[in-house]
Amino acid sequence: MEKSGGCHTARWKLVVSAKAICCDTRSSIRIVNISSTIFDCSAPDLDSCPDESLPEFAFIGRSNAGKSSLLNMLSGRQDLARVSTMPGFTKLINIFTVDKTWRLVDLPGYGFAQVAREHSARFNKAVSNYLQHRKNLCCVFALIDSGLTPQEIDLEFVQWLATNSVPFVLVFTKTDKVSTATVQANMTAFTERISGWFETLPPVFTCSSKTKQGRTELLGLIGESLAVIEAKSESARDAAAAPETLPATDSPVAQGAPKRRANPHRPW
Ligand SMILES: Nc1nc2c(ncn2[C@@H]2O[C@H](COP(=O)(O)OP(=O)(O)OP(=O)(O)O)[C@@H](O)[C@H]2O)c(=O)[nH]1
Ligand SMILES: [Mg+2]
Repeated sequence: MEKSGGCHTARWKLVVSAKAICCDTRSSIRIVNISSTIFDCSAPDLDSCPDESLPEFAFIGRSNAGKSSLLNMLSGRQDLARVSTMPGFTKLINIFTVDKTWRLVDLPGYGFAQVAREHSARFNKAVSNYLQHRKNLCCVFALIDSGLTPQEIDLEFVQWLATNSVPFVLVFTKTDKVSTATVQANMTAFTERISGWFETLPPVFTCSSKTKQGRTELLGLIGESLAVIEAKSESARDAAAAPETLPATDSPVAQGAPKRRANPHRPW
C-alpha cells in the first residue's frame, strides 16, 4: 500500500445512530493497490447478491451522477462498468471483486423520471434493501453532481442514509466540467443544507472521472477501511487462539464443551 494525502473533513458523527465507518482520517493514509478487478454478477435484488464474505464499497447517487464512471476510474479499467449519457442506464446491483479480497458495487441511480414507475419501485426496493441489510457493506459513496446547486432529491436521499444508519461519505463528481469556484459554492451550499442533521459532517470528497482527480483520496479511504477490518479480524483470531482457563476436569460440563471460534467471514 502507498502513502498519500488526506480527505476533506477530519471528523464526522451522525446525530442519529449510525454504523461507524471503518476509516480514520490521519494526515497520511494508505491507498489500496488494485491489481485485478473482475465482474462478479448483476443482481436484481439483495437475495441474489453473492455471499457476505468480502467487504463491499458501493456507489449510489442520482441517475447520471457518474457512479459507473467513478468505479471504472478507481479500478483503472475504463470498460468495467457500463457508462452511458442516457440517465437510468444501470438497472441492477452490479458487483465487482477486487483482488479476490473486497468488492466494488455499482448501484442503479435514483430520480430518473423516465424509468417506468413499476420498474422504478422495484429497483428502489432492491437498492434500499441492499443499503439497509447488506452486512458486509463498509461504506457507501453518495455521489452528487458538483455542477448543480443542491437538489431536493439528493438532500432527501442523504437524509434517508442518515436516518437508516447507512455509513457513507459524500463525493462531488464531474469537477472538470465547472470552475473550482462553482464546485466550492455548490459543495458549501449542500453541506450547509445537511449540517443540521449531523453533529459533524460526513467526509466530503471531490472527483473527476475524466481527470482522475480524487482517485488517491478515495482509494485511501478504502485502504484505511480495509486495514481497520484486517486489524479487527486479526485481533479476533488472536482472541480465539489464546489459551482458555478450563474448569476443573472433573466437572461434567467441561467434558466436550465446544471452544469458542471467531467467524473468519464476518470480521466487522
Ligand atoms: N466530464 C465528465 N463527465 C462525466 C464524469 N463522470 C461521468 N461523466 C459522464 O456522465 C455520464 C453518466 O455517467 P455514468 O457513469 O454512466 O453515470 P451513472 O451515475 O452510472 O448513471 P446511471 O447508471 O444512469 O445511474 C456519461 O456520459 C459520462 O461520460 C466526469 O467526471 N466528468
Ligand atoms: Mg451507471
